[in-house]
Amino acid sequence: MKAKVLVIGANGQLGTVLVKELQHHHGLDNVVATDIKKAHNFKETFEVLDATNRIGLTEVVTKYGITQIYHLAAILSAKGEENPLGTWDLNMRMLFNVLEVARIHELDKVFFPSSIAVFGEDAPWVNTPNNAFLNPATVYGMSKAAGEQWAQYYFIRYGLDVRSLRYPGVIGYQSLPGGGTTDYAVDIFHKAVLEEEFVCFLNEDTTLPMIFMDDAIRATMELMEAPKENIKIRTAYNLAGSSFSPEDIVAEIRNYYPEFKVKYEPDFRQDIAARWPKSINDVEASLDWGWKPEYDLERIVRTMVQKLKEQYIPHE
Ligand code: AKB
Repeated sequence: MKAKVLVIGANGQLGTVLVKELQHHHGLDNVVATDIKKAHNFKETFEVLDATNRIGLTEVVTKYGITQIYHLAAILSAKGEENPLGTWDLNMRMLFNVLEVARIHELDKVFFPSSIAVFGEDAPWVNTPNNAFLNPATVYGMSKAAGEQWAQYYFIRYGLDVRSLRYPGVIGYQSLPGGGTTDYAVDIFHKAVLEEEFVCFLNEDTTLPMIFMDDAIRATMELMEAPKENIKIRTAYNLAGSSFSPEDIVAEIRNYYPEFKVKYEPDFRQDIAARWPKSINDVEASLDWGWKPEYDLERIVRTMVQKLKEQYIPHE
């Protein structure tokens, strides 16, 4: 039977790119993109959907005969701190709706993104293992850590095939992130290509785990297409790309823009980043479903500069 895929949060940083990859894989007619607003000129089927509304979600699932849900919508780490209780309520309510609708309608698979934000001060900072202690310091991280447990609960209790990845900061040219602590690592490229000064909200030496968009999308597809028996971790898999700091990116960007100016003005996001791991051990992902990243910092910077130049200065 052909998969019918529903994407929640299709307008977001990952959703924008993942929808296209899912269409390519499953066929244009088999992907239903949804978000709270219709923001893009989608070629595919699009429905306005607020995932906090379980009735609305149920209607879309039954209308299209959905068999898989990719639930990408969430309030991220930095934005979430503006309204802690509201963030918890929204992130958890959407997840419970997705899990319940998937259980009741006996869907084949659910994808729930987790994050390196599940880790806190008590996890090893370097090469953080999959089973490290979780004591997140943000509400977003708390909602992801709890979400991972609920994903596992639905798998054990109801046999629902929920799969999850702990994404590092995602860097891509196709879309913009919103409300995260790792957002600087996308914004910096836009400023460099526009030859403007960049004001960085993290300290220059704050190393964080990052991943290039193409790697993040490929990891998601590989996890979701892996045979069920290979998925041994039912909370979430650690996922690594490459780790670097703002000053590492700046040094690499200056190979293309030697005059690139950067000012460091750390704000509350520095405190969030300071509690996250510097690098991630993803050995389980590589053993269970063959994960291997392809982009290091040099390749990320080369690709970002080239693609953004094409976007901003198309005829150069
Ligand atoms: C954020 O910065 O909040 C996200 C994440 C690491 O999950 N990009």
